[in-house]
Amino acid sequence: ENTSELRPTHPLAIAPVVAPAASVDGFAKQFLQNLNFDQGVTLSTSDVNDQYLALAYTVRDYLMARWFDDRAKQKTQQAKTVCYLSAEYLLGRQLDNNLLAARLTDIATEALAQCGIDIDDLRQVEIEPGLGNGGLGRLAACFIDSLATMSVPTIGYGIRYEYGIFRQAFADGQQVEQPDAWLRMGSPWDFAHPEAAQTISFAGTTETYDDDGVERTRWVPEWNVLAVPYNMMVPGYHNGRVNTLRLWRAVATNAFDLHTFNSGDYVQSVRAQTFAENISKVLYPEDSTPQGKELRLQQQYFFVAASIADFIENVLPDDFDLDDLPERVIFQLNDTHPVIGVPELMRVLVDEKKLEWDAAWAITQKCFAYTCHTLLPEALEVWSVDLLGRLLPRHLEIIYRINDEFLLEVRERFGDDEMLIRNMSIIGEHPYRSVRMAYLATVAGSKVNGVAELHSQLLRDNVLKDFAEMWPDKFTNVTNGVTPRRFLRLANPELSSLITEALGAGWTVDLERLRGLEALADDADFRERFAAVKASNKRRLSRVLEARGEAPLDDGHLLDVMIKRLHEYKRQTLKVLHIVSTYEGIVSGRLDVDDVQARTFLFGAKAAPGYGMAKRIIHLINAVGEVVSADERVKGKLKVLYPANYNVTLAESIIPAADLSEQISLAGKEASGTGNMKLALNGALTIGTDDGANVEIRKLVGDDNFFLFGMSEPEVEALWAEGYRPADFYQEDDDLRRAIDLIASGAFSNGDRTVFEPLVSNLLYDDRFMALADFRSYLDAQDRVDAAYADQDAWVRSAILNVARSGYFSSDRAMRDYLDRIWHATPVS
Ligand code: BZD
Repeated sequence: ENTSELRPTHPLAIAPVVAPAASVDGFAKQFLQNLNFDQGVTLSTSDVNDQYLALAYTVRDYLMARWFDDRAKQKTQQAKTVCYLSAEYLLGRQLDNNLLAARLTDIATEALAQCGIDIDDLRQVEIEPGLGNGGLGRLAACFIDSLATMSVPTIGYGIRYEYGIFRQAFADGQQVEQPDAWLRMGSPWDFAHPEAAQTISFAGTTETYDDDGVERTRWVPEWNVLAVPYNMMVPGYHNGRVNTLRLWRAVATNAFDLHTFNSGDYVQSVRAQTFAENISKVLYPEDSTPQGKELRLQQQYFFVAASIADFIENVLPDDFDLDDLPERVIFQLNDTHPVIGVPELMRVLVDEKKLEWDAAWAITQKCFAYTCHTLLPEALEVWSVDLLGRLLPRHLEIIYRINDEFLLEVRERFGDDEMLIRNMSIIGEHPYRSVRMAYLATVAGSKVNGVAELHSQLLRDNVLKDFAEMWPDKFTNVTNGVTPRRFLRLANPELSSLITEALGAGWTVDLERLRGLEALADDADFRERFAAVKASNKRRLSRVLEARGEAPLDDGHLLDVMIKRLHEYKRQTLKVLHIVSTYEGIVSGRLDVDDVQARTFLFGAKAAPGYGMAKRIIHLINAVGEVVSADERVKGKLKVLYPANYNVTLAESIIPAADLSEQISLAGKEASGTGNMKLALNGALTIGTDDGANVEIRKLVGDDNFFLFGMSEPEVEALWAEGYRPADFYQEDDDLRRAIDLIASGAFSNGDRTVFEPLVSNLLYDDRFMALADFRSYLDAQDRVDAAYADQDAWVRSAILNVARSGYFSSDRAMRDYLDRIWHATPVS
């Protein structure tokens, strides 16, 4: 802000901002003031939402002074800033996290009690900002939490979608999507800054012109939209640091055509506004299979261009020498969604700041790094040259030049191997001419990382093999992590207390200290207390489920949990086959019901609205659940629960209660997984394949405390190579055949054999993710689970060891790895 013109004389105007008194009285006073002056109600006329908003404002007030400070320092300090560019932030509820970070939980609870308010009632009304689809978006949220907690200057940049991930409901067992109007009841955690809006351009043409004897290019765009920043506080845990998450909202430059309005054509008069503002209207509910949607490319360019301009104009000092940009910033690309930022920074440096191309390219290459989150070839984003050229003509020219120079380098290194050139080109030719965004990111980035050891290895060996040969040092791994604040301290308060009692409070920021629990695994008294916490968490979950209209949990059941996006490669179908097989075994009398461990199978998953097969799988899970739960013959033994609308809030109730964590993707398909880490950290044992971060979890917790099954990645490759015929597995395995036959018979669809026919034939004749090949091994592993659970003492011991050995999976550790291996930035004191 430009304060040089202001000449304040009032003492308050020049005094530093101070937080309200950190006392129950101070808090209550501030809360009541906010209720009166911000919500415009008295305590007696306020409703629970007024009270929630006033509470949020009060928490903000305590963080404000530090936030001002940290933002001011960003300009003056020479420290390098991490700019995390992500199209998604799956934040979860904010209130508890911010109370905890600011050490206000107890004070606030007591202050509200004095006002006659139960803080729990206020917690319940917060609608979580679901500005992400799944793992990738939640990872971004964990990372910014850790960076704040570690005092690393960071700005998270993204999009303030008006509608986040859809609300899922079920009708007759089938998914129905409803809009997520998360802003409807107010958004107390963000601050709009229309004065800091950026103008973002699209389409048009490019032209060359003579600039004092130098030929330059400029972009003559066709239309603009305003990007208005909304700032959210990202408080560090107990360290006073407050970083910023800056989310952009699209606003029309010309809201309204008054002339057209006056002529009576109301719809036409706001057409431009509707068109422009659609850019930040809704999160693409996609996971892994991008559809070539123009609006999506608009979204990507919109937020990245605004972020780069914002950083250069508003965060850097005014006289900053752009040659030094790499010392001051690293733009971390969260998957390919922000990769259009590469040609954008080049455009800014060359066309606007008039740097030489080579100098600009040297800067750009140092300023970006790229994280890949997938292995599925169909999930690697490409944009048709046609679309990109229409929407961003100057960027396409820049991409072509980057590619030309890159391919020259390839020729110099490897000779005129035309096949290799075609394979490595940023421009693909089939089935249509397109820009391969992962390749652009790899060429431009200073580093490329995968998100677990196996994933990074497979990137080097397969997906980006030629690039890894050309630049071996560019490739690195950073295994994902999760924030222990949200996913242990807040989600599991009873286990947290138990740990703190045993080890002291330091584990919240130094998760490796959980190792101290190893010795306690052999302590019968500790085991008993640990088991009591698990039981209590199950009761809590049961209440949450009942409040949502689900059946409660049964005592004595093993809680078997599969919570993640619905995707064929994750193999929810394999889980269903296990359930159906067990059910069929009991009702046919082949299994003695007394030999079967009582289980509740709990699913949580959304399917992309356009992903037909995933939606059929949801239907099947619900159909099986209904039949199994209603069948007297398995009563008290098997139960299937599938609460709708799985989200971060629900995850926080499920994870602490889980006994068994299902991580059953086909080896080589799940980049990392992070739910696997959250569940292990909360004392669930994993049944899993050798995939993603499961590999590292198993290594750390030990084979005795992990149920491994299924083919390894090389075995998967070998089976593909020899020709995979799923029907052979069906023929050869009686249990598998009976399970599939039961589904095909219409037993779960009121006798209608057509309902699940596409699903059954897909399994029998295609089964891309080899569920049938891993079925027998999976069932055997489940038998080992049953046997292990029968010895409760041993099970609890294993659960404790899972907690004790999961400290590595803290996102704090992941951030240290990024700092050391990729960003070369350091925390500030
Ligand atoms: O990213 C996930 C991977 O599938 C997980 O294995 C991994 O643990 C996490 C974090 O690294 N990927 C996603 O969540 N991807 C998406 O959500 C997504 C969203 C839009 C478009 C494409 C993919």
